[in-house]
Amino acid sequence: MDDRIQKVRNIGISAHIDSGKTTLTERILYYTDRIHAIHDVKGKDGVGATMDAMELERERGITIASAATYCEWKGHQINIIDTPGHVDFTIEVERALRVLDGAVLVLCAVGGVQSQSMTVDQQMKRYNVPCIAFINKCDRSGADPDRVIAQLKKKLGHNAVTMQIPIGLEADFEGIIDLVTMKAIYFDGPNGEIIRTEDIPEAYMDTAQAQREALIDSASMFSDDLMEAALEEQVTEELLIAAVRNGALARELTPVFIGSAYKNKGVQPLLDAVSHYLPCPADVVNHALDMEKDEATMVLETNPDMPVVALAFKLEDGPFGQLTYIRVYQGTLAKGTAVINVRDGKKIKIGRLVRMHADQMEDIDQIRAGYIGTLFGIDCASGDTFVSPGLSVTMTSMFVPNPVISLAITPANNSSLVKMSKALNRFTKEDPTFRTYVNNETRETIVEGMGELHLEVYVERMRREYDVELSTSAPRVSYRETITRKADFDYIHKKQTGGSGQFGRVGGYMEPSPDEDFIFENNVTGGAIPTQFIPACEKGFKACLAKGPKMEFSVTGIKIVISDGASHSVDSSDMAFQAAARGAFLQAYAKAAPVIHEPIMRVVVETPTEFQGVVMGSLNQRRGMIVGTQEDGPLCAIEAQIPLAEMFGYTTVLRSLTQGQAQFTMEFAVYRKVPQSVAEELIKKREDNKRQVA
Ligand SMILES: Nc1nc2c(ncn2[C@@H]2O[C@H](COP(=O)(O)OP(=O)(O)OP(=O)(O)O)[C@@H](O)[C@H]2O)c(=O)[nH]1
Ligand SMILES: [Mg+2]
Repeated sequence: MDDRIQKVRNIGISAHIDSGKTTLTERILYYTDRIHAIHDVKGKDGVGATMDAMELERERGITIASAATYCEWKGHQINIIDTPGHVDFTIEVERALRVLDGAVLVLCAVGGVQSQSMTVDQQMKRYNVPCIAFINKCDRSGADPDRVIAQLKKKLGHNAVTMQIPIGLEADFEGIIDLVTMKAIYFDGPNGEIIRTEDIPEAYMDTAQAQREALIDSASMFSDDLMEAALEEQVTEELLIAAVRNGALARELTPVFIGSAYKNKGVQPLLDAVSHYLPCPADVVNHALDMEKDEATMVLETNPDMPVVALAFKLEDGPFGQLTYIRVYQGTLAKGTAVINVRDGKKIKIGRLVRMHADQMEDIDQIRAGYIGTLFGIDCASGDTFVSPGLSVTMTSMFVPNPVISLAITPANNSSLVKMSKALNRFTKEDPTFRTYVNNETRETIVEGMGELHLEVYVERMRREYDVELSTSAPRVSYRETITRKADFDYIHKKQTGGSGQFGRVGGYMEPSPDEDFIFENNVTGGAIPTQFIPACEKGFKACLAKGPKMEFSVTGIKIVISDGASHSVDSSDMAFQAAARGAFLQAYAKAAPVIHEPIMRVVVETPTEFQGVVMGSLNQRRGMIVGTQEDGPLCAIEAQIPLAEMFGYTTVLRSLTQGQAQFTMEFAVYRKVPQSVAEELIKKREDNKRQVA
């Protein structure tokens, strides 16, 4: 095995929005000499932080896309992916944690464990990623690291272990006490780059010793040597570090560190902790599925000399074609290496290889097992596996959550339409949680995503990067219309002026058909309507279904039975009977008491129990029908049936009602008659529109 791999760390920086991930990464890059000046998110100098390279990110002061970089710290090569905290960009966290070996979970010393902290924690669990916690913003008023550690234990169920205690807090936050070395550490110099180590101030000694005892107790669960040394009071730093490392790698202990990235305090010890307590690629057992053995799970080896197995986890369309971020699990990718894309069987030859530093690229010769890099100009999808020819294994891709919100987008003109579809092609390829389709009924182009911000960002990028002129609106609900009682028809279509005449008579009835969208039954006897014209009758009736006479919504749940008719030997034709059928449809439809149906969604809200009441209230306000609730510890799931029309924008409402701690899923359930008041509103709106157009 390649010993260098022991000194590699592939880590993600993940947390709730605004916890300071990008600010922290900026300091890491500064202390590792990757950058020579610190710029802050939304900083006064207007430059912006390195990892928030996208224009929109700098303007809004949020991270939208995960960004990769790497640095060296005390002989360790640390590959970092800074991920976004906003729930709408959750796919960026999924794809990063799918390929990374370890993570830093950042928590705000004031906000503590917040909604996305929980989601990120779930994602780390899903990919079995060991993590260390960094309680940031200890300089803020209200900072309380102890409360945050208690929340880590209570809300996330972590075996959280204090590794450092603060010297002062809030405005008085001046340094930290390291419980492993039992030293006080201060961060001097204009950017905290000068580490000053001192003895622990007297005032903190008791607390430090008590906390160190607790640390030794917790850590000795993961090392018999430490257990023994503790009994003999012979605890060394090496023993303690090794024990904590065992616990962290097993995801049974979470070492907790503190600091203030913004105030340049605590970052360098955190970098030491990344080396001490997070795994190197060879510490992680990676699995693939053996396609020759019925997808049996097999273990991959972090060995650069073995056949290649690699996973594409992020795509980016660049000025020079597609950039594919890839993690190599086994073997080595170098210029000219031939590999197969397992999904489509295509053979490709590796071209240019680069290593990313935010949006900058540095050429490299190869990507060895255990490393992350970027391929140039390879056409593939997120989640594709690449292998050496002859190998038939595949890797599981990342989890892709379903979109929860949709928007209709309308290009202003043809050239915008062309540019828009180009942009949509690219964005939907890069981001599997961003989807688009054309609604067959409303002919609208619909985009779907994880939240209002998600869609807003793509709309803005279409405007800026593709110069698309477009307008957006809530998608139109696909209402339906149907009939509620039986009605007869007997309609003659006759046209005998100018050109060949037309004649056809159709008699029968229509009635509601609750289980089928459309049923056509021919009960004509005695050739009242010649057999060859029966299909024309059906066609005529069907033609009326697309736009119902009442509201121009599509008509469903209707059965049509023809039982009588008449024809003319010369004037009857397909056309004539289609027209007769259309006339018959309109004749009966008005008498059949048509009503409007709306799509009803099955909505399941998962929320902490404390918000159950407000959530149920918000669902009732939306003409919701609560079907049931289920409690599961601190969480509960509320199931309801809600009209789709009432659900637009609910994502944002729910997040504000529950401080972002609830989420919901929604799927189509059934079509149901709209209440009278809603029907009147729809009719009025349609008349208003008509008047405006007229
Ligand atoms: N007081 C204080 N503010 C901080 C600290 N770290 C970051 N901030 C501020 O918090 C805000 C958010 O910082 P970011 O680094 O963008 O946070 P983030 O976690 O990357 O945010 P997203 O990527 O959008 O999820 C910025 O205004 C920072 O200046 C800190 O230690 N103390
Ligand atoms: Mg950020």
